[in-house]
Amino acid sequence: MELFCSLTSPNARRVRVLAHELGIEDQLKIKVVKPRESSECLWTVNPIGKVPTLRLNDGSGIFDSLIICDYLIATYSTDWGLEQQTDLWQHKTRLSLLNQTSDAGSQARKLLVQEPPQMKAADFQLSKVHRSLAHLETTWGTLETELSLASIGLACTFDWLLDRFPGISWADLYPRIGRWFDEFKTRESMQKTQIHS
Ligand SMILES: N[C@@H](CCC(=O)N[C@@H](CS)C(=O)NCC(=O)O)C(=O)O
Repeated sequence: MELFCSLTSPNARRVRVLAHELGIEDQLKIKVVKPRESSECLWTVNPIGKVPTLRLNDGSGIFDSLIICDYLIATYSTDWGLEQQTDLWQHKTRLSLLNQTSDAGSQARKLLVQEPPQMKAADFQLSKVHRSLAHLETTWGTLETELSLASIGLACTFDWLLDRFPGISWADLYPRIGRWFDEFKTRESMQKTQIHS
């Protein structure tokens, strides 16, 4: 299997972290691509041209990151990460929320690097990120004890926010997530997939 990805993308990192947690990282060949540059090898597997995209050994493609994670779990360790999920729909909604949180963060960054920076629109996107983290901080009862796609998703998103928005004191604003992340980031899966330069 080959994973087309950008090493800094939080969506791609969640797949790489999961592969480590499942113990299948050796089976995942990493191919770094720049999705915004011409990339025929990516487009033939994923016509939309986004990363992460997984190319299976038979040449077919699987995307987006949540579907890739579902595929890896279904193939290598059915029911992994579901032990603590008493409400499957809340769990799936949390996964989607985390995906959309990094999308909003990404949008904010793109707006901020425009000439002139689109401050109002960027603030609007960042307000989504803040509301999402505040929601997770107060409603995620099993955060500290859970190892799941959702906790991997939060760790990858939070680390990306720390890296990309260093001027915001994320851990002070969301102290429970900050404390949890300090512990979670020491996992081998997180260490081996570091995004910081
Ligand atoms: N929801 C998708 C998001 C994928 C995504 O937006 N990837 C970005 C990089 S982080 C990308 O490929 N952008 C290139 C483009 O939009 O053409 C997922 O979770 O995989």
